[in-house]
Amino acid sequence: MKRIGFATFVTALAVACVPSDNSPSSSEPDTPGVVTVVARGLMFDAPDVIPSGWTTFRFRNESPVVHFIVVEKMPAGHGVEAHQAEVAPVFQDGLNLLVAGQVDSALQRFGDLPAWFSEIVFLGGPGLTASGRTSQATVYLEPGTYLLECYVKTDGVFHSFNPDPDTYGMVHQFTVTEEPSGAAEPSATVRIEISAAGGIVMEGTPQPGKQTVAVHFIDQTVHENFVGSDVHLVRVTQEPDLEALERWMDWSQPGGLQTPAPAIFLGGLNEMPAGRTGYFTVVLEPGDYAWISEVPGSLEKGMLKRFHVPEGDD
Ligand SMILES: [Cu+2]
Repeated sequence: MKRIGFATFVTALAVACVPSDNSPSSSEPDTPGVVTVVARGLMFDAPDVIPSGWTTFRFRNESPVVHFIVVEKMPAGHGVEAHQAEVAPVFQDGLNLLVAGQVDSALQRFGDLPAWFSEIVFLGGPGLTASGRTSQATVYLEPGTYLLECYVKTDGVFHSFNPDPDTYGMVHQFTVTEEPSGAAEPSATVRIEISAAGGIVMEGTPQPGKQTVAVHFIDQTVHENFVGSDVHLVRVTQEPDLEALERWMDWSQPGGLQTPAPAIFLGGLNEMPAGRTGYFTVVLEPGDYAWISEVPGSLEKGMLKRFHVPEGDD
């Protein structure tokens, strides 16, 4: 779960996933810095040890529902055990209380989060990715202990809460070593800036084909649902209910971030600290799309923006 700021908590707090070929290629051979993560059921299959430096997470969603991956650099001495003992149950209890309308009790429960929780650094990772698709995000990783987490919900339970270790397992610890990956920083074909004042701003008109999108976090904000600004890509196939989509993106709503998703998600980049740049790769077909952040009021904040990809020149 992402960064939290109680002072900002002012608000009390559910289509088809049609696989097609606008996923980045998953048939490329092993390349330096590429880490494959597979979602099966409500579990992650991912490596335990990887090199440092520019790291591309290639996320293959073989599960029937939508997921994302948040990359979290943990404070020294804390890993998945501490997360499962001291963080995951607090968020699940808090959510249950919010859904029951007991906001004060929820706030009180969130107050049980350990002090080290605020030292977790959120370093991007592939955005929401529909069933049957592959998405890809690239970020720079220093040596240390990390978690991969998905806190999308099914039946009111966060995928990273893991009440039943044989069913829920969407939190995975891995070590980033001193050995460099040797991978170069990606070269972007599309640029996005994200900020509190400007929302999501894209430069130019993306063309059909494989695009590498650079996301520059001008600043970072703790939104009303505690999460930071991020960017996810939605394929718009019919006139969308933007307000319903906006509401679904907010985990603190009863049906928010809960499977099934009301739209087709093609990846994106989860939150990063101010000043950082991360990348994601997507194959765009001509048609309509939207960028959206998993925050309340995304339309008003400029963090839900539609765009069109024209037919190519040839
Ligand atoms: Cu998930």
